[in-house]
Amino acid sequence: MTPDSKPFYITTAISYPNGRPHIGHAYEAVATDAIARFYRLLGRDVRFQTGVDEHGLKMVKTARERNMAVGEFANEMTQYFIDMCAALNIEYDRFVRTTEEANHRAVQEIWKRMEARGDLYLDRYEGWYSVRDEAYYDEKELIDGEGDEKLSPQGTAVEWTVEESWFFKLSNYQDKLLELYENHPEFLKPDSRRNEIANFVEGGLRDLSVSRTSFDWGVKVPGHDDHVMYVWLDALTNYLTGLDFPDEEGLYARYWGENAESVHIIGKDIVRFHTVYWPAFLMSADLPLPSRVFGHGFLLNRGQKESKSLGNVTDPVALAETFGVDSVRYFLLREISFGSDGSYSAEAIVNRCNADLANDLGNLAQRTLSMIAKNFDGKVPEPGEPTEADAALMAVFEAIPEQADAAMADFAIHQALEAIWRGAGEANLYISDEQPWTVRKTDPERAGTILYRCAEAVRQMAILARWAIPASADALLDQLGQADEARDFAALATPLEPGLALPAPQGAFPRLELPEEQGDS
Ligand code: ME8
Repeated sequence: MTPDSKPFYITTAISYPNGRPHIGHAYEAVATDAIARFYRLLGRDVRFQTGVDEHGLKMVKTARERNMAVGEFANEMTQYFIDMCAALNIEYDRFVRTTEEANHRAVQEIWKRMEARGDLYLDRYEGWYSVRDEAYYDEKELIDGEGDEKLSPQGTAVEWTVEESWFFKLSNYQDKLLELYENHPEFLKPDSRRNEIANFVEGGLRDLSVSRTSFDWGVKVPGHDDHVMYVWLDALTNYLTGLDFPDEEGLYARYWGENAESVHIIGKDIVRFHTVYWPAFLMSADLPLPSRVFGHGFLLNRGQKESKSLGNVTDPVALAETFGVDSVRYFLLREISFGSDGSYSAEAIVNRCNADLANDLGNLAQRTLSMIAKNFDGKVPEPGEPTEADAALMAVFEAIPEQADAAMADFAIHQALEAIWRGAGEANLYISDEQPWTVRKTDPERAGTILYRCAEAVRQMAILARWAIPASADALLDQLGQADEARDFAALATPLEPGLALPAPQGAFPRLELPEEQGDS
């Protein structure tokens, strides 16, 4: 595994803080954090950004419903997103708030460049707007709701809007966008989402309304103080704000453009904004495009969309308190194939984590370390010449990094974990075949070799899985007496030192149980 020499910039979408974070927000944050950590362990120059999308009519309306000033409401809610990141061990480099002065500056600069290019004009908007989606829809896209009600294609309410508005000449970019999808299939993954977007663009693009006058909670249009910019223009620009744009030196030069790989991880409902509007805005402002956009699937609660009216909204922080942070992280990353929709339930979390964490990895570590403590004076035994079985186990582990790396290159996170967990599976077969607890009585030296190989397997597993379950992997590496510097992928090549004194073993993965009320249902 050799790291790509290009710096790697990875972002989540920025969440609307119009309510507390839900499981979808947690899922995206965990997945993106896992990818960022993977590449950091590989030794790559990584920058990971997340944040909140505070402007727009949705925020104004929700604050009004709560009798709060919108700024105060945004502050209060943003804190929940920061807390969620802390609770899930999300190690970001930058948390952007779109209300930051820096974001206003960046967006106004982009606006000026788009205007200089001749892509902005003042006109009157008459059409359908969904506040829930903060999106404009064409009449032909709408679907029928109850009675003569019209709904957006996402099933959200739309309202007829008539306003003076600035327009962006999106129609100018149809061919360039189609060329982008054609020449750079990696720009938008998974492939099914690219086909959908290409069809949408082929159908023709209408100019986009990019300012509003009916409220003032947003970034002001330069020279036209009565207009605030369309919330998506201001939101998408966050990806550059966090790199200090319009300063084009420093972070921007390092992480944006040809010399870097930049990746937006987002959910499937906002692919259009990231792969039609965003590249068109950037082309207009004559700025480089992101390298890749990945549209992940939606997480469903026992197969159902969460909603306040169904009373099935899950608080991700409470979930982590109930099951443990790494259990929730592992479940989300391993159970759901990244890119597809997935379902979760307490039973599924308990089953997956008990099988893979408590049994496969936890038992392997527990058996190995307690035998070393008891029978080898708590010191890593000296390994003898490898037998065929030893060599086979070593070969399994040697192959894993490449397999995990290849899976990760396609953001097939679940497959990377699957490849890694084959290691635990093989090590468990090895220990039950080799029976160190019996061999110890007749051939203590061989028992030492077996336990050495098992301890080394645990070390490899902990390093290989550290991006997914950082705290538990570190707990295992503590028990193996490993220094902080010996915990990245490069350290896989330096085997455990025989004779190393280990601390008293402790279980790293508690067996999970269903909470009472879940067990009864
Ligand atoms: O869309 N499962 O914010 P948001 C998985 N502010 N992912 C989900 C999900 C679910 N059930 N529900 C939502 C916005 N998401 C904009 C983004 S980016 C410049 C602006 C994902 O709070 C959703 O797809 O509605 C999006 O990627 C993220 O959560 C934030 O959604």
